[in-house]
Amino acid sequence: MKILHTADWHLGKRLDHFSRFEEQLAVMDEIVSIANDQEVDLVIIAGDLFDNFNPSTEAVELFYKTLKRLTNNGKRPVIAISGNHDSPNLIDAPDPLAHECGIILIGFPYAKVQTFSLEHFKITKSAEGFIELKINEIDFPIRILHTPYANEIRLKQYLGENKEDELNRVLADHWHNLAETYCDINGVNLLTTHLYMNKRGSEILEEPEGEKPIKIGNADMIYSDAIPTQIQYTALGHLHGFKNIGTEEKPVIYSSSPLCYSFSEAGQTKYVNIVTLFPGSNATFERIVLKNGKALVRKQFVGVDEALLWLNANQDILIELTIETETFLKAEERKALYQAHQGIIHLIPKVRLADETSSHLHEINLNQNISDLFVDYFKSKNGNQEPNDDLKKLFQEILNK
Ligand SMILES: [Mn+2]
Repeated sequence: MKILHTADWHLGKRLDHFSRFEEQLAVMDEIVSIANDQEVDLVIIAGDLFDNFNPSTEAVELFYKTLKRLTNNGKRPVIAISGNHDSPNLIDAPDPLAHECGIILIGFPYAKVQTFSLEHFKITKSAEGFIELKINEIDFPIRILHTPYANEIRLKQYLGENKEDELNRVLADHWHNLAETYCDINGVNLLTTHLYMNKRGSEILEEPEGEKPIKIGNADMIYSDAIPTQIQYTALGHLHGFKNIGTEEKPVIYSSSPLCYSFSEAGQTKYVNIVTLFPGSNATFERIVLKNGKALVRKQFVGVDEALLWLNANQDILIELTIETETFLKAEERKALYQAHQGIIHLIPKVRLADETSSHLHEINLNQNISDLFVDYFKSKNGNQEPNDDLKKLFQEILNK
């Protein structure tokens, strides 16, 4: 059987002031096409479906429409779990209606999905954190351990003083019990979860920008040795770059987000992962590149002219632009830059420091008038750069008030 694994859609997410919705529309379409071309039997979306707890109506509409298209008219089960960015209640809410279309939405860890039966597949077993699926065209059962983002609050379970150790223990026990009860070599066995998971003893994996709160007190690092041996493939969400933290034989994979969502992801290629599974043998996978997102680029130039030349030649990207200059950027220079390119997200002026040593030796002449003192102060703070006339005028205005 074939599975399409994707995660971290973050529908509704913006890059500062810049809307990513057009790109999200295009990349959702791309994922649907890949699912169809690859003839996958099941789709798993491993959390951070939306970017926040109150997504816009356009983001919600895109989400439901995409899930429905992914089901291929009810023939293909689609499973989506919530991540730390999602409201578990919001994800759960339409679940009974979603079942009619072949969509399974899971908001909380320990959720027990209602069993149901459609023309092309059915849920044959369900327990807290577990379902078994039977798809007509596949002659073995598919077991899925499902754990949406889990912390003390979402587990509704006090984790005591040593939260990280306890969370690791709780999840390892939970998964172990499920695997012992339901998973054998007569079916395929999967885990999907949205956690900050890593291999014990390996180097720290950087979380995406804006994910820092998940790490408070380091309570949420889960180690991959908690995954039961029966599990053939683990579909992770949370980190935005593609990464296998398991082995070739037992992949434990972050499929990556479909778009570069912050400049810390500049230059990353984005993928969905296509996994092939049979009972009792190793999973194999092939990642497929997603092409519908704009590239994020960090670029530095000396002087405005050089920057303008490059911007004109590189239009279809989003850029964090640093300009190194002798003087401050003038209003007309800023205007020229923004007019040359629609995708400037950040413009960082960097004034080259003039002769630094001389300013250290500079003595302040306190007998000057206040305007000259301001000029002296400004120069001492800005690499000997004179304030321009606008700034001097503004200072006078303040004085006069
Ligand atoms: Mn996340």
